[in-house]
Amino acid sequence: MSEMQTAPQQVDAVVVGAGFAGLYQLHRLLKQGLNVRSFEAGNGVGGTWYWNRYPGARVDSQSHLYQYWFSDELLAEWNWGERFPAQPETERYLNHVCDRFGLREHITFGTRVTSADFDNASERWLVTTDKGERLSAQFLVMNTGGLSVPLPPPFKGHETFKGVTCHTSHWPSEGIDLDGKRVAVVGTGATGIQVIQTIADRVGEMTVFQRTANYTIPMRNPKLTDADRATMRAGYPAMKGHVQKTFAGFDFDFDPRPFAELPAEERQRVMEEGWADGSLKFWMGTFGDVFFDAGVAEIFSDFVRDRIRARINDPKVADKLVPKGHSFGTRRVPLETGYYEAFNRSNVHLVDVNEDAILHVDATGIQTASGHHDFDVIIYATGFDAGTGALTSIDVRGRAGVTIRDAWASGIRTTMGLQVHGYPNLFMTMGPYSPAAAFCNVPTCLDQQVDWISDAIAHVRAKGARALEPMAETEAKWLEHNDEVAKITLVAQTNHSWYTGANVAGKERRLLAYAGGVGPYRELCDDVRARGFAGFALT
Ligand code: NA7
Repeated sequence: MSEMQTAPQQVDAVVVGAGFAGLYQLHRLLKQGLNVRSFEAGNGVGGTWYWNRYPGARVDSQSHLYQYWFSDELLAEWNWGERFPAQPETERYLNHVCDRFGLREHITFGTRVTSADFDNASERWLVTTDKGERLSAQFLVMNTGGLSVPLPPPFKGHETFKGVTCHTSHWPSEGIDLDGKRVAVVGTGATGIQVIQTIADRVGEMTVFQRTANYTIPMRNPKLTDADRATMRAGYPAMKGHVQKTFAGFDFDFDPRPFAELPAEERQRVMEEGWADGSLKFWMGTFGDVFFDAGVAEIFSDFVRDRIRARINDPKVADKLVPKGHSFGTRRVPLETGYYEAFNRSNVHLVDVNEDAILHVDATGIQTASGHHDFDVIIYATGFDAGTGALTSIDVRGRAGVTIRDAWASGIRTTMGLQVHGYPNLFMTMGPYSPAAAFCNVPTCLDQQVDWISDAIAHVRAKGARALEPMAETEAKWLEHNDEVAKITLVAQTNHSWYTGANVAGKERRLLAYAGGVGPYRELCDDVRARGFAGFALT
């Protein structure tokens, strides 16, 4: 090295990511009097809501639940326009929060943290960015998102395609011209569904490549009036605490009555009511037995299959779009608006890749077993390295000098999805084995996790200590508890899902999210905090 490196900047904390979690994390730590630097790879705030600007990108949680609870003033002043806001509205909201609380000046945009090394002598993190900045921080908080690292296109020759191509999570801000074009969409998860239903009437011809048909719920998405907003606001004080007690962080929860003990008409009534809500209530707010009892899940599956089939004109197309091979609720259930009707259009074609496999991509399109499809645009809605990707893509080296990537290669482990043994003062949100990783209305869980992390940091400082780290036995117990809960769920038994790591070659097959519920998880976290972070070592 020819140049002398300048001394790293000394800060109390580095916050990585300026999405939903990162903004609140920054706000909390600044309020606690810490000297904080925040780094964000994007050129603006929003995280998921900055990057995912594909046509139709929209929240699957109601706006009154998909927001921050920490400021009554914010709750009073922000006017949501729709029940389920689209990406631009959520991005505007997050920009408003950023400016409203004076956060922007603390964030360095367009900059990735590339490595973080724990120095055993000083018990501080040496953080390096792709712009060559170096910082020494006592605390390192990774608010890097659970679905933020897209998977590369999975087909041979994808780089040879001469048309326009893009993963949905990297949609260019200037947009892609789709009008009248021949468009391929690969993937029919929550993202693919939103893209397909939104662009069907704009494109010339669209071919959808589907591997697995999903169960979906029709979204009811009215524009909100002042009266709607007044009703929402009146409910906030009660809702604020309540969402932290439910199974999935929404304002609804499971019917406490066992499914098996109810007459058929009553079961049907509850299911119909959940369905009519046009939200995830049908899944997360009717009968909890759907998560554990294969017979109940089958009844739900039939309920949804019938409703899907009824909307598709061509029975052969319906056969492909009606899910089979897994039960309702064992994979993410997307909300949709006019998705099935898109397949009734003459310009929309469906290829089931199980019958007609994609062989490769070439300069002009996609070659399947049955022939060649010419395209102007190929859209990959092929998902993410969920839960772990953001942490394993940065060189984070703990006490033993081992990266999290290498440590997790032989088994993903965390303590409550918040910390990892061997990585003192490293905190994360949406980490593996917390409900936030999959089974949560995300802002509810981020609110709780950021609060816990901020309190943990306050605890270290109040004690005049240098570092906090979960003990090895605490971590082992958490994993054991996590697995105990997971093994009774149908979700864990459904192998083919990003919930279980199955969408990434070589990834450990294990349920990524804690399935014990948001309420019980919060109680466990609260208990640790109330007992002075029992099970965690202070040094
Ligand atoms: P998902 O839910 O992981 O969906 C990815 C889709 O891409 C899914 O339909 C996959 O089929 C499909 N896919 C992936 N690889 C291939 C190949 N090789 N061939 C054909 N099809 C493929 O990602 P999303 O972005 O939709 O949603 C992620 C989360 O973001 C979502 O759950 C919400 O919480 C928000 P598969 O189902 O694996 O057979």
